[in-house]
Amino acid sequence: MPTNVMKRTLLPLLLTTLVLPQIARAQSTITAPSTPSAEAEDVPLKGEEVAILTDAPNVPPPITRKHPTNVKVEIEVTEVVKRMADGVDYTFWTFGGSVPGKFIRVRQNDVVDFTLKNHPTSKMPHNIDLHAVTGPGGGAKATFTAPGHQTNFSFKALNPGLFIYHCATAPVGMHIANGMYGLILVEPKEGMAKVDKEFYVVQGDFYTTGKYGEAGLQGFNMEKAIAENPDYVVFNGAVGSLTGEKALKASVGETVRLFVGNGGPNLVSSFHVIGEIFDRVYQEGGSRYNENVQTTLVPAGGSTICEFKLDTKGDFILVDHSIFRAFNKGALGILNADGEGDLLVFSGQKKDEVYLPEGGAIQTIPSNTKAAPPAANKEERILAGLNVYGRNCAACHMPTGTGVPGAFPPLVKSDYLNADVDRSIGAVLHGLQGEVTVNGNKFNSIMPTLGLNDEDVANVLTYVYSVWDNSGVEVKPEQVAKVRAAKK
Ligand code: HEC
Ligand SMILES: [Cu+2]
Repeated sequence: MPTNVMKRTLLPLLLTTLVLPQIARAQSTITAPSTPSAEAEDVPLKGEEVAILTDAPNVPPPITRKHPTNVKVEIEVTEVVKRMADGVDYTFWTFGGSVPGKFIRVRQNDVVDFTLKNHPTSKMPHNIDLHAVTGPGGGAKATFTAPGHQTNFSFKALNPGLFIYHCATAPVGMHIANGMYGLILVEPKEGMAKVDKEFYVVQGDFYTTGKYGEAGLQGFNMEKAIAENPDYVVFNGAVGSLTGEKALKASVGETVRLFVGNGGPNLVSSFHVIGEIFDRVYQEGGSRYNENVQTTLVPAGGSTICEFKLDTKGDFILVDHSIFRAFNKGALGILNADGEGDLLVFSGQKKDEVYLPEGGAIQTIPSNTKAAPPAANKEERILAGLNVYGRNCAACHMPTGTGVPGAFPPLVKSDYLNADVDRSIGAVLHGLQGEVTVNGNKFNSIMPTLGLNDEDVANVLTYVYSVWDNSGVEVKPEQVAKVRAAKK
């Protein structure tokens, strides 16, 4: 055979049989399989175990099993008052008592038997949408759970990765804004590289009735949430959850892996550790990694895995590099590395700023929200009220005022609404909780304080009274001001 013919026939053959698989294999040692699927071959499912669940910043131990199994996961939803910042409390809705919710760690191809319990003292129904689930709603519909109930479903963890889970009960934004999110890690069947320390960090944005630092029990502010203008942006559910005594701790020479999530509900995080460079980032919590990264984006409802070795001692500061959030809204944590090392010329001044109780954090920024021009007559009031209704009430009471049976009372032909105008004004001004009976049906839930001004309250109520077979009264801002003054 002439050499040129041989080249033409054998060379491609050689390439495909010998060289290409080599390349492919070499690549697969660098990157995990790119498209894992249900077909991903694995040993058969065997046995049964109960998942170890942890609260942040702790992570359950790595999975050493070499086979998939049936894993039982049980999470209890509770609505609890906890610290948001010094002197500031908030009613968090939680998966397991804290924000973020319990960390769940399973292996690819595990079959997860999931039970969601909603504590009898809860005011709201809740459910869970796990982004690790392949199936409608990520389990949301299957787990819709009234207070004092528990529901169960199962799913197979087909895709490896780090996934957010969150509540998806209407109004979804409000449930997430109150802290209903956490992370589930599905380890690839090959397992993960060993590291010395693993931590669990989730960012979230919070919208309170008062501004940043305003003392007392703060309510949820729907208007600020819709405007995506949070008072707090924090790691692990509170200002200072990762500073001082609660700073993350590791030693020089150790490798660290951060499982980072972003519950949102609104903001995207520019996650950064001041003084460190991530050796590896599994961007968006997927199977591939990038190397030598300074700042990585963590989408709302997404995650990332950051790995790095500690080469020197000192405080390394976790921030959302949208930097006002770090220094003025709380998105700041500390990883302290002890031991010997080249002492970095590290921003001591920055650290001082962090520890100063008033370190520029409590500021009064003049509000520039212009009040809408007052309505001149009832027609204008109704029109303006329709707008306020759409932005503030429709999520719960529904655009047509029908409400949601068992959760949100109707405003259509509501005997409760029509019986007492001042009482209705009070409900919109201060929120409402405890048992109420509307058109013969009992509700025992919570309407949050919405932070509306007198004009908006007058307009929205005039609108509600004028439609849906209600009494048709006009509510004037002066009447709202009187109820506000009387604290009714
Ligand atoms: C986050 C959900 C939510 C939002 C937003 C909300 N409400 Fe409510 N509302 C409720 C719940 C829940 C109750 C019943 C509270 C209870 O059980 O004590 C209620 C009760 C009421 C009542 C008394 C009962 C009735 O049906 O007549 C009125 C009036 C009312 N809301 C008006 C409004 C108006 C007007 C707005 C907008 C400005 C609004 N609500 C926004 C959840 C909400
Ligand atoms: Cu919920």
